[in-house]
Parts: sequence; C-alpha cells; structure tokens
Amino acid sequence: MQYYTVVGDSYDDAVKKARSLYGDGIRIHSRRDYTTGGGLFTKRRQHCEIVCYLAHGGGSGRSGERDISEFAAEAKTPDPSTLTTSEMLDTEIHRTRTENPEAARMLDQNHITDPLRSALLESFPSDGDAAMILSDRILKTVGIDYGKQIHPRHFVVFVGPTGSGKTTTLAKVAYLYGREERSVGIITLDSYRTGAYDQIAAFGTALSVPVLSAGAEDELIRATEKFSWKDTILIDTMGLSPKDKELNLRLRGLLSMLDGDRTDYIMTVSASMKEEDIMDQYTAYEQFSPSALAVTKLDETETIGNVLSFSYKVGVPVLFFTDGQKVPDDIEKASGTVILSHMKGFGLDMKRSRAQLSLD
Ligand SMILES: Nc1nc2c(ncn2[C@@H]2O[C@H](COP(=O)(O)OP(=O)(O)O)[C@@H](O)[C@H]2O)c(=O)[nH]1
Ligand SMILES: [Mg+2]
Repeated sequence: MQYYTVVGDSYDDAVKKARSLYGDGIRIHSRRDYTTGGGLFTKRRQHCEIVCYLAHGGGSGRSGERDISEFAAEAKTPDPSTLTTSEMLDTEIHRTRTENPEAARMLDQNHITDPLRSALLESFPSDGDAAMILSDRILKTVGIDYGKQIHPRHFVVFVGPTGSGKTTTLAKVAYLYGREERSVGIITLDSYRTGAYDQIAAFGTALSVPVLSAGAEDELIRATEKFSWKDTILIDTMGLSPKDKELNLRLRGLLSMLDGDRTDYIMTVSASMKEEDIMDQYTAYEQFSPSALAVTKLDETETIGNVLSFSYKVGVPVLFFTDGQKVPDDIEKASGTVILSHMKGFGLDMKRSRAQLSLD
C-alpha cells in the first residue's frame, strides 16, 4: 500500500491538504503533532503531520462536496487513550514493528525514523531476506528527483545555511550539467561577505563557466538578461542570518525578481547533522519552497537515514549527494544504488559502486 505524508499547521489543515492532493478516498494511518522553530531564525510553530493512504476503490476524485470537518471526523485516528490493550496491540504500527525484528534493527541502525520507518515496515513478510525486501522498499519509497537531474529549470537557486555547502555544490552541479551539453552560467547574490565572490569566481574559472555577481535588483536583471541564452543559470545565495534581518529581506527581494515558473530552489543539507537539527534549519528555508535536496558531507557520516527520514517527512525528494571537498569530482546524482551504498548492512560496497557510477 502506498503511504503519503502531509504536513499542515493543524490536523484539519493537513487533512484538507491531503484531500486536495489525493482526493476523497484518503484515510489517516497515523498522526503526529510537533513544533519547530523557537531558535535564532524563527518563531515557534505548531505542525501536524499525517500519514495517509488511499482507501480501496476510492481516491480517484479530488475534493467532493462533503464538508472538511465531516471528512476529518470520519478519517480521524482514534485517540489511543480510548483504545483497549488488545485494540492497541492490533494497530498497524504495532504489528509492523513486531513483525520483522531484523528489518526493524536495520532501520534503527541506519537512524531511519517515523513516518518513513513505519512505511518501510508495513506488513513486512516474516520470512525472506529482510535486507533484500527492505532495499526494494527503500528504492520504491524514497523520493528521488530524477527529472531535474537531467532537465533542470532555467533558474536553479541554491539555498541553505552558511557552511552547508551551497557554493561548493553549485560548482560541482555546474560541471555535471555542463558535461551534459547544457550551457550554464552562474550568478552569485553573495556579494557582501569577504571572499565569497572570489571563491565562486575561482570555481568558475577552473570549470570554464562564466560567473556574474548581483547585489541589487537591477544588477540581477542585467545578469539574467546577459545569460538569457543559457540553458541553466545556477544562483548562489548567502545563508539567512539570525541577526541581519535587512540582509534576509534583501535576499528575498532579489529572489522575487526571478520568474517563479522557471525557477527551482534546491536546499543544501549536511548529512552529518541530526534529523531534528536539519528539520529546524528547514523551517527557516521552507519560505522558498525547496523542490529538492542536495545532501552534502556524506563523507562525514556513516549513514544517511537521518536525511532520508527528513526528506520523506517534508515530502522533498533528494537530487544530489556530495561526499568530499573536491570540485567537481565529489558529487553523485541521487539514485537507488547510491542511497543503498551509503547505508549500513545492505551489502553494497561504497567504493566499488562509486567507481562504477563515475564511469557513466
Ligand atoms: N567534507 C566535506 N566538506 C564539504 C562538502 N561540501 C562542502 N564542503 C566544505 O564545507 C565548507 C563550506 O562549503 P561552502 O560551499 O562554502 O558552503 P556555503 O557557505 O553553504 O556556500 C567548505 O570548506 C567546503 O569545502 C562535502 O561534501 N564534504
Ligand atoms: Mg557560499
């Protein structure tokens, strides 16, 4: 059964979103309420995450005539405090968690958390090779943006916290796209910090990709006009600053100049961080609606379960993985093989698969 995760500001909001995305036939599998923010960047925010699935025979239509509250009441997961012990034992999550201890152990070893964990363990066969079955499920469940690996939009903007690897990854991506016969230009909006322009300009020179700098709206318009014949324009940004509100406004103002229909935002997240910290950072960058993730610093961590769990939770697929500081070599397009090769216990030799991948 296919599961979908939807996050809203409240339970009703999440159900409404799920209903408009997947139609009337959705049923709620589980619900989780949590808060984010309250850190340097953001106010504390309430979220409600629901995991839902399509009821048999339903789900083809979009929102029908029924009132949302009626639908929500019908779909609501029972309050656990009202269930008897035997009913509790019969819940899907409980059954799947106890069904295959080997599969559960492998997921825990890789720091895979709910709702991805539950989705992967759901109705797990009690016999058979747990690693093989899990591999297959991971490949089917984890979101990979294959389309954008080959056909990026005209503007590809890299956002993410300072130090997460935006500039380095952008340079590597410029090389990847350039290698596929696309003509690529780079515009950096990070023209304030000392050395920021020099860093990207040096990458541009080494890769033979032209780099322009734009610190104000008119400069950005001129730069995009100059590159209008390019297939893809990669845009480097500064990280949002917890202290400098003016800088954040300026970044938002600059980015609002780009044609939204021709722009994708890619968020860089470091795989060496805890999932909760990645989620906190994401809250600050959610305003840009990132369509995909570039996961950096795989070389600094043993497993990528934290990032996969996060990606599934927020519904943003993975696009690229980077595993070192070398430009342009240390980057891979996200794929099932690359994902499994960076997880413990799945029997894929990282170095071998890396070498094979670099042959293509
Ligand atoms: N180990 C490792 N370091 C990386 C990786 N990607 C970037 N870095 C390093 O992280 C630091 C910050 O990268 P940078 O691209 O300047 O981050 P930005 O501030 O987001 O633009 C630099 O020293 C990079 O060399 C990676 O995949 N692995
Ligand atoms: Mg940078």
